[in-house]
Amino acid sequence: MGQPGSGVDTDAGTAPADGRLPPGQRMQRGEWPVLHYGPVPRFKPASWDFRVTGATADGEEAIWFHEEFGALPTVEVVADFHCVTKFTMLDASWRGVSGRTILDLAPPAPDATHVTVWAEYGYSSNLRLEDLLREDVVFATHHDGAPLTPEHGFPLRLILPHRYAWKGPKWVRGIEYLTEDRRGFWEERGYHNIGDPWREQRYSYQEDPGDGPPL
Ligand SMILES: Nc1nc2c(c(=O)[nH]1)N[C@H]1C(S)=C(S)[C@@H](COP(=O)(O)O)O[C@H]1N2
Ligand SMILES: [Mo]
Repeated sequence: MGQPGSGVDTDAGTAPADGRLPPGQRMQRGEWPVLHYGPVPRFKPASWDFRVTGATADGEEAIWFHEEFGALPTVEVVADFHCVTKFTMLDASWRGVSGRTILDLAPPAPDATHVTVWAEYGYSSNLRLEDLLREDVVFATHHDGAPLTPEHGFPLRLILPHRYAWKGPKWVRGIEYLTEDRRGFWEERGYHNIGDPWREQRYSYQEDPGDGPPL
């Protein structure tokens, strides 16, 4: 496989889906890699919940326990997956609860502009509220028809196809509505606050004024 910087593009000639590979990315072949910081959390069904906190419309937290979350309406999306370490996986299929459903059921206050997505062990990523409203954004429980495996985020991960994959936490436990943007785990450690793969927004030094809170 052509590694970035090797000067040899061994993927050339295999006609990857035209126009679907963001700049600087290469196609992932074979196994779906596992990539994360820290250990894989153990799922504890009795204490698992999904919480919506922060600037909610009614000022209250919303909580779904595991069974309740599993009863929410689901959608299926087929979407591409772009890791900032340069691999792209095309046409992954996901099933789960759409971002819109969460926002409908537990709406934000009118002055909420951003969201922190929280995961186990304090991993987080920050998004604009409208990021969650896109049709292909899903809190996924299943990949290619099977439940997520523990290392890929079981029981829940956020799939956000229009952003680099670090913006979509595995082992999600909730969202927090924010009235001003606040950097998440990687966004305060040198990664771009927006993280749009099509604009190759990898690192925070590439940010333009207004892309994110001061570092
Ligand atoms: N909780 C958590 N979620 C995470 C990460 C992490 O370190 N912790 N890494 C992100 C990164 S950088 C990528 S590329 C994807 C990798 O998902 P995968 O291991 O299922 O391929 O998970 C994202 N979600
Ligand atoms: Mo990544």
